Amino acid sequence: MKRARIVMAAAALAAAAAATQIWTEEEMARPFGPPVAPRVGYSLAAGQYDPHEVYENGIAFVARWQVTDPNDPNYGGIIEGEDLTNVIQTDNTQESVWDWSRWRDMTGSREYDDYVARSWIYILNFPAWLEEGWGSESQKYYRIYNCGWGMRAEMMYRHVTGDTSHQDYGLTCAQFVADNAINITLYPANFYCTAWAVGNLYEYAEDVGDAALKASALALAEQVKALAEEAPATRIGSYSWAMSGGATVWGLHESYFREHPGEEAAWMAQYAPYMPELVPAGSNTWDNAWNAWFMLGYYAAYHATGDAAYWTRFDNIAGNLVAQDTDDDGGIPASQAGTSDADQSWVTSYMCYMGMDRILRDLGVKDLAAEPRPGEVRVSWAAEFEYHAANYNVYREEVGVPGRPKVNSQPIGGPSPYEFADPHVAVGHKYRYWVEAEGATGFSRTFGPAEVTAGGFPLSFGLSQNYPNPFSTHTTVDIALAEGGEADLSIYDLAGREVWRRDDNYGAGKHAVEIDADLPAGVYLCQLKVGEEAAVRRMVVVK
Ligand SMILES: [Ca+2]
Ligand SMILES: [Ca+2]
Repeated sequence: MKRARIVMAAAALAAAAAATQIWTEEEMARPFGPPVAPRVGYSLAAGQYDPHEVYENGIAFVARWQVTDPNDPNYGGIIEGEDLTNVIQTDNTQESVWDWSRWRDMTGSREYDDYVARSWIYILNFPAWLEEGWGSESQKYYRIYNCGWGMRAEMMYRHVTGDTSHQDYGLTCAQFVADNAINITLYPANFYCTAWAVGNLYEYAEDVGDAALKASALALAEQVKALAEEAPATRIGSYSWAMSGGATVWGLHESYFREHPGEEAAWMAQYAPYMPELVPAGSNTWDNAWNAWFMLGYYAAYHATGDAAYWTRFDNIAGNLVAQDTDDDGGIPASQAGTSDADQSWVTSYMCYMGMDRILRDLGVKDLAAEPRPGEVRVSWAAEFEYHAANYNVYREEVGVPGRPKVNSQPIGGPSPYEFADPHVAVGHKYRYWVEAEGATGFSRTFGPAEVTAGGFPLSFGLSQNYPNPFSTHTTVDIALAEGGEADLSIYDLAGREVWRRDDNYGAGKHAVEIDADLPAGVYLCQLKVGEEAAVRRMVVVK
């Protein structure tokens, strides 16, 4: 099949400078852009938008730019932008596979299945490793860049759909990057594109369990890291072509530092600050793309260190990009100086992949469960990531009763995992619980429900928190037994020494056990043991 986009009108060639199209020799010979001065005090949209909605509108915008005429040689491809309707490329199209597959992953919606299938038709006709260029050293970055997206798209697609039929495509992209190291000292774009490809290559190698690919990724990553350290102002703090040094930070986070996690926090502290807060408007027609890569770099720095300052910078860039959908059609232009009739599918995909998806993922909740305990329901969950940007609220609905009140009085924070005990439940009644993850700037995602029938004794026994707690010399615990029998109640100090004990026989049901113990101030563990099973509560003695 002849690649139609290679035949372009003169007008389109002139306009093509604003797209992710391959650069000319002359353009490639440009040095790194000057390091960007940090900029503060810009206006932001953070906290004034819903990232889920921005993502949804963004990928709908991308969908409107797919070639859907089956007789068109570019069938299935994604058009570059509103002002570049005859430019259709593989990178855009691979990005769309990622966008829509992730949407299905997030929502279960199959609305884009046909779009994804069409994108694959285009991609297989114009695979990443056959992109134009390659003839000269200055053009080789383009295939490397595209193969990075090829791996990313195929991985997401395969994980979401379970369809392995495009795995050969992803593997070929990976092998191409592994076998065709380009000269990364020669051109700035070669460096950034290799940094991007190397993060994908390492992840892909891990994903498919290929040791040789992983070794290639690490060898390349070490070169990228050494060069970045040699000249961080340009290789981390600058930009070239459609890329910026955010790709360097992200690429190393996903490759070298996956292998050497102990080195990452110190490295980030030293080098991540080379990234600017925001590339100012008007410096080039691609500043939104550069900012998107810096946003991705800040996300990596945050996940490497848990330092909230990086999250703030990530969030600021995200808000800045979102604010540029001034005509509210879901798409954004390539530059802050761009107009709303020049929105680009690829920059919109960048905003979704590098920004909105990250925000949504950081509000992710996993392992949500609601369990009946004597006298309460225990709701538990975990954050999807160690470092994330959420506090939580718990909502309860009684089945058959209208209303879904919030049941916690203060937002639930601190390190994951989380537990919340809801005592306002009636034995035998059925409840549903939802957990709302609330982001730092006010947007939220809700997960659930987890269903539970309160009361009864699903466990063979239960132990309540002591009351009062803290206590001085006298406190009480409730114990509950499914069947009558012997139960041992003991108190241990934190060194594991038993400091109080009572063995007794109890009937089935709930019993209040009074504890009189004159213990030194401190934290103790109260253990109820029935047969081989034990339940433990922390208690605090104050004097
Ligand atoms: Ca727009
Ligand atoms: Ca528009």
